[in-house]
Amino acid sequence: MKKQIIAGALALSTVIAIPAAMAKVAAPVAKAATKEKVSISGAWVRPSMMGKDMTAGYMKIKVTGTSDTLTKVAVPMSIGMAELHETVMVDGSMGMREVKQIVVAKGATLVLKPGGYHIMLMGLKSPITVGQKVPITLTFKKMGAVKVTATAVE
Ligand SMILES: [Cu+2]
Repeated sequence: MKKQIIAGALALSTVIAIPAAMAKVAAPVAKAATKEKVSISGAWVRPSMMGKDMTAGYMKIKVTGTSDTLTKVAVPMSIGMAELHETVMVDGSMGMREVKQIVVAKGATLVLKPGGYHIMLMGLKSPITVGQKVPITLTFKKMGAVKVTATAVE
């Protein structure tokens, strides 16, 4: 069916109505394809330490096809809240701060890891224990929301 429409458009390229119909056919396909341009692997969170209501999550985010910008991270309210953080050295001691966004170049892999960028999980409603699955939603400027499940491992 799709092939017929395209063939028709090529044959009647002077008719304005047909290219418009083609655009309608092409749009959902293009949208589905862009979702696949970010692939996330190795997502894990550190179990929270006794008496601490915070921990961190890590993963590898590979962006292909286009550059994109990670603008937001979130976890369900039943778990707590999340922020994008980076680890920084301040006067020789390790600290961290929130970052509003991270630009990932086309073809690059953004690695969230201990001592670097990480997803800070704060205000935990209950401790995160080994084996627990934590759903994390990452929002990208171009690709929109991408959901990933991170497992708590030591
Ligand atoms: Cu942090």
